Amino acid sequence: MRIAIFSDCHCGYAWGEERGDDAFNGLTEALEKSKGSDIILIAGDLFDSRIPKPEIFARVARALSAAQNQHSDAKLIDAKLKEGRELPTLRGIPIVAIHGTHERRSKHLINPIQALEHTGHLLHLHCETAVFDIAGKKVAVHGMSGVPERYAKECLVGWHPRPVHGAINILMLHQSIEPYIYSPLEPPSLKLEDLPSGFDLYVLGHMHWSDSRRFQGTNLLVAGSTCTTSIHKIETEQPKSVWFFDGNVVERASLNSRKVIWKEFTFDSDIRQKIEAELAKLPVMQPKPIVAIKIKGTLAVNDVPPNFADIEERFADKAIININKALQVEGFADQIELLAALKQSKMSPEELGMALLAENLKATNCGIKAEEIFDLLVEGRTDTIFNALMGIKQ
Ligand SMILES: [Mn+2]
Repeated sequence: MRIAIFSDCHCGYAWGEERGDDAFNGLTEALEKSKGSDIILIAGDLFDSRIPKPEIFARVARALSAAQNQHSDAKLIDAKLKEGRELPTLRGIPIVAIHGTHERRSKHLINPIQALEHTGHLLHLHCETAVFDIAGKKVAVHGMSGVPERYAKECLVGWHPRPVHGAINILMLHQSIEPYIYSPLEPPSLKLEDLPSGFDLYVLGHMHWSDSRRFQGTNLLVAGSTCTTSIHKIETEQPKSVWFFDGNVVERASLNSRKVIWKEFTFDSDIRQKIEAELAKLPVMQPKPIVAIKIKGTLAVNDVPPNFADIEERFADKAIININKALQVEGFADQIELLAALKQSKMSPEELGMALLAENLKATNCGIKAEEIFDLLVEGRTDTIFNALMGIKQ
């Protein structure tokens, strides 16, 4: 048997921008490489947003149709679905997907992965199990879609998935699970040891870097994304991939995604020259690489934060440049205290928004007041606000 697995395609990411096709290219190539597989698993965040534009939805549906026109021996023979759910009729290579953090909507609404079940493209699972027969061999796919991290443990324990006897069992989740943490802002409630035992493969979506290793005598796969979106340094050191599981071992096939070059700088008075010198050294590459530049350091309260828009523009024919200023402003700790204080207070959402905006504006030293922004918003002058925030003189 051959089960193809990939995750986090983020279709719709950077829509309308230079990199707008990258996410779709990743999905298309992953599906292309999945030809000849019996089942395809998608571990969440197929879309970049919970309400994708019809253009984006249609493009994903069309891409998935490539799998529907292929032959597969897999037949959906049994499922443990929520009450009132009917088994969809799947064509070609069956696709089983969970929804991710980017697609999650409230319970009574339909998210885009569920919508793709309605259109007959895939089977969506949330705390549910689907059992397939592949030429006499059984494969059970157990899926828990993405939930807020703080509820993940409670949700998994409440669901209590158990391996199906006599089958190859795959448990698929879209969460941070310690030590795999996507964002420190959303600490996980799950640890690896919380995973129920007895499965042949544990698949984790959500992290955009990948890892494949042995775990509890079986396999753990952190699938990683098929397209570069927000960038973790580790992603720049490994290829984007689609994975294959034969019931025993996991293998990787690399995707031809855009190269990402990571450069770190420390903020000082020569920062512009240093960045420019580094960019000038870049060889010409096709497709253009993404250059992720991270600037660390501390900015004095009265310093104007640096603006590199002109550099990004000047080297635009060589690279897609993404400059991330992780600059600490002196007195930042005060802001965290303010946030805690605001949380305690009983302000209206408008007051709270205004207070936060005012505090954030202070840190950017952009010379525009929160009240002015509100006035400009009322007048619909968003360009003026944007320019002021970006430090673009008018
Ligand atoms: Mn994601």
